[in-house]
Amino acid sequence: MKMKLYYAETLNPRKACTVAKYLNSPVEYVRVELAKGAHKKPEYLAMNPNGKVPTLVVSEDFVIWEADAIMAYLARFAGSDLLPEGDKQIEVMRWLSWGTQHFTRHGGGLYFEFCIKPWIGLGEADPAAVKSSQEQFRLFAKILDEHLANKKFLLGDQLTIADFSVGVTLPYAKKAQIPLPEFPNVARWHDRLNELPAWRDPYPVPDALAA
Ligand SMILES: N[C@@H](CCC(=O)N[C@@H](CS)C(=O)NCC(=O)O)C(=O)O
Repeated sequence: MKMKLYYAETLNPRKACTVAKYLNSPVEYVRVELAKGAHKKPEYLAMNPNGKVPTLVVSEDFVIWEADAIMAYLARFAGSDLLPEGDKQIEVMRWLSWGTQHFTRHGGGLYFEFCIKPWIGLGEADPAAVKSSQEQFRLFAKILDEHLANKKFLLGDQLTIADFSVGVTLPYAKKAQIPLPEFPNVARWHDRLNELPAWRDPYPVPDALAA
């Protein structure tokens, strides 16, 4: 059985799709129609009780949800350095956790206000939410900017799934009013990621939401 990657053209599936494309993983892509509520149907909930994308079905007995775990699985499946061993793997875990809890949480808040709300007809961005997310984003972006001052990627010279995970909001920076230009080392890191076709264009079909 070929692995199946259930995705939509949104933030978290972007992580899984980027790795799958970068590694040319042997997955069958299955697009989930979020607008039609396909992710809340019993057959989808049986695979992923959260009713969210992405989901990777490896076999009848092994289904993985959570984008970071899917990235890690695909990297390990390929035997790729995207998921290094030993202490470096711990560093990757640190950045995955930091990204989810902080950097992407606040960048994702802006992505929701400026990209998702108009997309699903939820109206204008809420100025108070925007202000708060931008303030919080700046706090954590400063930390990332200092970390990246003398590094190509989060772990130094080696590209890992942590780069793909932590950077996931940045392709939407312009549209989402994420203050990326204030953080030159983060911006340069993102320019470097943009050199990768799998980063620029991760989905099997083009991303309608990209800036
Ligand atoms: N923690 C999950 C979050 C997944 C998630 O929130 N996916 C969004 C799209 S980016 C979704 O499915 N939203 C639809 C919904 O919640 O109804 C992960 O990392 O995969």
